[in-house]
Amino acid sequence: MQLFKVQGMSCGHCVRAITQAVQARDQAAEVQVDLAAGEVRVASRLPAAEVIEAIAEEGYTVAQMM
Ligand SMILES: [Cu+2]
Repeated sequence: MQLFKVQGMSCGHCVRAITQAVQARDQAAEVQVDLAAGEVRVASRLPAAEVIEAIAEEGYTVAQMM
């Protein structure tokens, strides 16, 4: 499980965009988005750097938390 701080998420569209961006790189990835906290949890085989890249490509500012 990886935890990321993501800035700029505001609605269901953002949730879908981020989920699909990560799952495009790992179909089996599990993505949980907490809009209120600005956090994204990802369970996947992807290295954190690749998750960050996928989310950043959607236009969000992202950093790994831990
Ligand atoms: Cu949105």
